[in-house]
Amino acid sequence: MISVPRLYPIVDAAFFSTAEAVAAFAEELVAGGCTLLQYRNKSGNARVMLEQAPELKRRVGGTVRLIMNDRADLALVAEFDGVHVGQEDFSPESVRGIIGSGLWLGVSTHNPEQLAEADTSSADYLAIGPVFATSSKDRPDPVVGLEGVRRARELTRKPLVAIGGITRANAASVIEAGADSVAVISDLLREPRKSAEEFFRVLR
Ligand code: 3NM
Repeated sequence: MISVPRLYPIVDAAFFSTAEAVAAFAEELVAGGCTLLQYRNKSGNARVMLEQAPELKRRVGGTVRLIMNDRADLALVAEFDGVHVGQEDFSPESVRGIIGSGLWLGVSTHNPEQLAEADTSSADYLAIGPVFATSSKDRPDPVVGLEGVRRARELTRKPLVAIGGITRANAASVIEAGADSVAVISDLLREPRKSAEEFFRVLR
């Protein structure tokens, strides 16, 4: 069983204009104590992803585990440490077939049925969300609330990552509800290092 850190930042390319800016942001997160990062680029522009992902690998790959959103192919090319898939991406087993047993595989779920099904897969960790309202995702699923996190906790023994609208102000309640980790986009954007440090402080 893998061990997931309390804070799981998502570096979303939508908020950055260059590979340099993506990597500089990731370096600040590392300075703030982060050891696991996801790179997310929903534009699907493979050329951009193939600039940004290797730059991330070069700059922070020695100290953090890097997870690629959606794209098993690009995870392998950029030598990332894992892949995270949603409900509309390739199935967990097809991704596992591509990446092999050594890389981490995460699966997003949005309700108890999806979570229970993902629990039977070879995923290393499961995500549940959105816990709270979020503006970082197009067409988010219905909010599951802290009750959704509690329910998810009852349905799996895999590491559980909560996502969606999580901030320094509400993160402790999410962990108390049973999550092992919180995945965050917006509340890290402004001052990544300071914000990460504060997350770790409230999640200790
Ligand atoms: N996935 P923020 S919610 C990428 O419900 C993502 O699976 C979600 O961003 C899910 O921390 C979400 O800014 C957005 O709310 C998270």
